[in-house]
Amino acid sequence: MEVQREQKTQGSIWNGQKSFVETAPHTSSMKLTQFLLFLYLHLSSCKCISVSGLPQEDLVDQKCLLNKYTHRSCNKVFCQPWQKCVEGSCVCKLPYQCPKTGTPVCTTNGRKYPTYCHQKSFECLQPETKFSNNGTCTAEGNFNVSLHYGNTYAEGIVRVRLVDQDEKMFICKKSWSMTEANVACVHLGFQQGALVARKRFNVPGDLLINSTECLHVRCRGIETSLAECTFTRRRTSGYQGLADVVCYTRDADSPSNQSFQCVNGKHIPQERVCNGVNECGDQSDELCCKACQGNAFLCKSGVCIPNEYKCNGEVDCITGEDESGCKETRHPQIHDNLARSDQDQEGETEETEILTADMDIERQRIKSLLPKLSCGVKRNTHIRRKRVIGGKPAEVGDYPWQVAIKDGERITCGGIYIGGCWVLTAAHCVRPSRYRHYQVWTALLDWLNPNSQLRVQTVNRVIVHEKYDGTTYQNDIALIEMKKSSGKKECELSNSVPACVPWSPYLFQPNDKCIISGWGREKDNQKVYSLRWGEVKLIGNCSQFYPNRYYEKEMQCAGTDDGSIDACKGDSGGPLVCKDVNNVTYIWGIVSWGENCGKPEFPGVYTRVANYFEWISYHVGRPLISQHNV
Ligand code: 4AZ
Repeated sequence: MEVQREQKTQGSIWNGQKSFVETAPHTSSMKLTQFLLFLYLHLSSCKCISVSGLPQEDLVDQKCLLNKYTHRSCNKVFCQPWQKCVEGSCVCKLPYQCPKTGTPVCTTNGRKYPTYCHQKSFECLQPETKFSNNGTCTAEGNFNVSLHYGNTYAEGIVRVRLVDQDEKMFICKKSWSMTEANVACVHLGFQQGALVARKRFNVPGDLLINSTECLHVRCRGIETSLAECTFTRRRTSGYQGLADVVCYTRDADSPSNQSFQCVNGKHIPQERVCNGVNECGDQSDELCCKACQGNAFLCKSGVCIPNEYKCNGEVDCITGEDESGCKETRHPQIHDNLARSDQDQEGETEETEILTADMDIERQRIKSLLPKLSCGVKRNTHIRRKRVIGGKPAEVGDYPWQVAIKDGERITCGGIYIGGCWVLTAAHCVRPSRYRHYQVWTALLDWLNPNSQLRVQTVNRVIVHEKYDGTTYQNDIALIEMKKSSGKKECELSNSVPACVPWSPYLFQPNDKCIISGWGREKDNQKVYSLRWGEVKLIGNCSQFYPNRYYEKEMQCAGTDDGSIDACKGDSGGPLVCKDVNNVTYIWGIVSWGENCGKPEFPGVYTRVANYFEWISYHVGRPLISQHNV
């Protein structure tokens, strides 16, 4: 493969003729989902305008909705620390995988667990075992929620009994939002959460008088028990109003052509989609957004999160940008509750008493105790001299995940070190039966003048994707397992650093800048001895360049507008890497194919590695490549 360089500045440019390839839809290759989307887009007459003034089609990504993402979709969100990500879904870990340290907790059915994590992971197996309180189970009983003065069993004013509190208390309206209402309804067994968070019920007069002393509650929205939320008591002079709720039942639902259907079946008003508030209860209204409205922040992965989650010390966007470039981290939790009410009632002094443990902080503590994977961060962070993009040789340590694959006497392909004894490459580079002929050269720069860091590894086995198709280049991915040095348990590659394997297709987007590297040939078929690199951008909608040959889910195009930087013969199997906001490097693509080299309108095509996360983890073992949700 070759990395083309711009001749004007560096010596060899490929100024291919611009050839315009007309965009033509190909119904034959149209998948069923695409067809349904087509129908949807063309048959829906609604040109709805959202509150933010954005037309719905600029707010919500309809194609993304077909995936039915929820709070359990790890392509879009992080899993809870007691869960792991398997085939795109957060599933529960077993209790023994929880960190051992923490305080014991008690459940609503009076069972005791060593930590919150143990309880939550047990709850997955037995959903009726809900959290009641931090600390041991007391004789006085457990946390309890009930609804009062409603017309049906599914509605009313919310009353709770906190453990350690003698009396049952109502919740103040001020702290009550759809987030808390959803949790209360889920707690009460309404799986779809709340229908509305505010409705007036007729309450007896003496209750109104007593309501100067109600409880404030703050939830994150992912809790299954209202007891996992944080309760505070505030004494104020005036009447506060009490929280009420209508929980979702099929009968009460009244969908219109203006409403959004959540994945859990519930309908919510269209104008509440992509506002950072988890109205659906399963978060499905916030996961396919092109923009956010109201007080929300848009993650690059298309997820809207509340603005207050920005710079709060916990990463919410899978792409990490909500916690990057922060001047200081705020810890909102309880303080934000205060801030909210202070704004409402200026001049009124409040006395706040925290009544329950902050389980959100406990959740973050558990997260911080989980093992962390080290990948994608170079060891020697020497400052690179500024260079013209593309065309300059790499220096030692610049691409510590890059390997060369030697077949017999020749270096035929590139590869990417992903940890342990494993190297990722293109299927078209290797054949399992030839494994004895291969060598993996790591930390190599110039194969005419091998540097001292170079290590040569022999190969134990080669695994080619079982669905690799040599004619279409579909699933052009293979794994090479290197031999361990004799008597060693691990592959010792002290001069190599693994690149991270992307677990979600939403980590990088078209127009993101990424880097290709390799020993591939130059334009005039000139041999290259020294590792070279170039910057390319990810290209979306690549079927326009390769009609009928480009498979969006499995392939990724990348290149430059003028085609001056490209991979070529000999670069195959090598890396297309992208860096996230924290400068962590991911192996986003494997050099696979392309029409010619360095021609505009004919970008390089790469195997889309994120699509093969499960395949890779099946072979190399999940812990080796799982950064989160191990
Ligand atoms: C090859 O023959 C090859 N310009 C690799 C990449 C590209 C073209 C050919 C993309 O291995």
